[in-house]
Amino acid sequence: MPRELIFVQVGQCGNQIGMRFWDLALKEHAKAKQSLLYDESLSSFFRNVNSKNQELRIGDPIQNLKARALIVDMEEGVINQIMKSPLGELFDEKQCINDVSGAGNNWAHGFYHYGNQYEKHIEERLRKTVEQCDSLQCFFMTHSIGGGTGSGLGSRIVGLLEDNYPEVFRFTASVFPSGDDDVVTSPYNSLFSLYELAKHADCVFPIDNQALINIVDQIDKPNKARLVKENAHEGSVGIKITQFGEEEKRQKPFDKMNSLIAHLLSHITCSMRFEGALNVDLNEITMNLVPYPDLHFLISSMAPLYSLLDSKLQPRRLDQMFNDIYHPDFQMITGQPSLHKYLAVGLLVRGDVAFSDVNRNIKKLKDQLRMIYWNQEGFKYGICNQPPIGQQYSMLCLANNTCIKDTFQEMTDRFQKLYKRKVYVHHYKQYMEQSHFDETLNGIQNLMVKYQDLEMAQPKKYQRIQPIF
Ligand SMILES: Nc1nc2c(ncn2[C@@H]2O[C@H](COP(=O)(O)OP(=O)(O)OP(=O)(O)O)[C@@H](O)[C@H]2O)c(=O)[nH]1
Ligand SMILES: [Mg+2]
Repeated sequence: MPRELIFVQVGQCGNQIGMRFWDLALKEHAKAKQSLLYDESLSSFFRNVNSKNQELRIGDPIQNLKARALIVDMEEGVINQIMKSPLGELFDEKQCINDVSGAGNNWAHGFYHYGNQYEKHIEERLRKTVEQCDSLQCFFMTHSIGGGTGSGLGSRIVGLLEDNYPEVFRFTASVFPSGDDDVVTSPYNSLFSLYELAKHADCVFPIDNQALINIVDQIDKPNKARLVKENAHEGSVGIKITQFGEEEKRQKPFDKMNSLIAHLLSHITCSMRFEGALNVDLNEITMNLVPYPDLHFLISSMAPLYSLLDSKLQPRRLDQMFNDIYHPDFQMITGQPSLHKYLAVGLLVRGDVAFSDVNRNIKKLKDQLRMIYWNQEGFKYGICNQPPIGQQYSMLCLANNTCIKDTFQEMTDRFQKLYKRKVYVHHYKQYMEQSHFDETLNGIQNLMVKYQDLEMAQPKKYQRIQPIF
């Protein structure tokens, strides 16, 4: 029996990403089956509200399918838009929770004010959605951590999920703000949210808007960024990252950025939706890639990546993809894993790929990656038969790497820059004690120390023996 997954999309960003994902998932299923037939594989993500086994052909209205999802936003605009869109038929009113004015880019407003006000309501809606599942495996939240609703209410919901359904996995795709983010309070919001995610999520896939902007920019600005990695010759590194002009900075290409995130979600969840020679189940991801409970931030990279947005680019060969996937230009988060330590690595391949090819490439990789000494064999790989639309095969790397502490450090620095001057603090004090600022800083610093300790960890025989006197 297939296991189910419930999406929880919170706030503007979370809902935009969620809708991209549903669109892609429907297209993938329609292509895989030649028609959109309600079958077991679809039941992981959708329930059929009419009679069983009713066939829906491509292009047919999809009113028979309802997504297993909860749609939350404290502004009304986004949800209204969703319900009016063609994909609105995937949801009914009972799956939506909204208010009118939003959390005003204030984490505390979302977490405390709306959290307290809507807690019971959210729990009740969750219960109904859970009751429609036979064997629920995972909640998957999409949200940004830079605003007020997705960040504040979103992280509150992760805690609620833990309280109410401790045995069901809590995964999040969490969008981190870029350095030039237009939300001035995003340094506070993102650190508060990060701290909650560290405490209550099972697995977080951080997605850095800056990394996505860099990817889109290399495609959209071919004259400025002359080198597009996927057209570059093999082994070429050192791609120049184009700087946006001031005008361009303000207009983020969210559509394309969200499309990349939708592909990531599709890849993470493909083993639930399609057959595979060696499918990796979601519980295997946490089991293999999370060696300590709070060190559950997985850096994701995908190949192909650029040709997902630009079909004119040459397809990559399989062996090339194994190189690409370990290059920072293919990551959803900026950072340099190769300069740090891998605690564990997951490699999920989609398409008709032979074991021998995967094994050969992993063998090569093992010599190149700096794995922590107690997990030298920490490679988990899986193969799902169904490639993404328009590709022969693709791969996703999920890495638990100590370089994530650098991202946390940057976030902490941004937070401190505001907090040193106590700017905007009074807005938060309307809803919470000021001590929450210090507690959060402390918590994130402890998390960074844990990663740092692992980065420095050596097997006993290499440790310096401390003199007794
Ligand atoms: N990738 C991506 N980022 C987005 C999108 N929309 C907003 N963001 C980013 O998300 C952060 C703002 O969060 P929103 O999701 O707009 O805020 P919200 O959760 O609706 O919260 P409030 O509006 O403050 O109640 C900023 O860092 C934005 O750059 C989107 O569609 N895609
Ligand atoms: Mg909003």
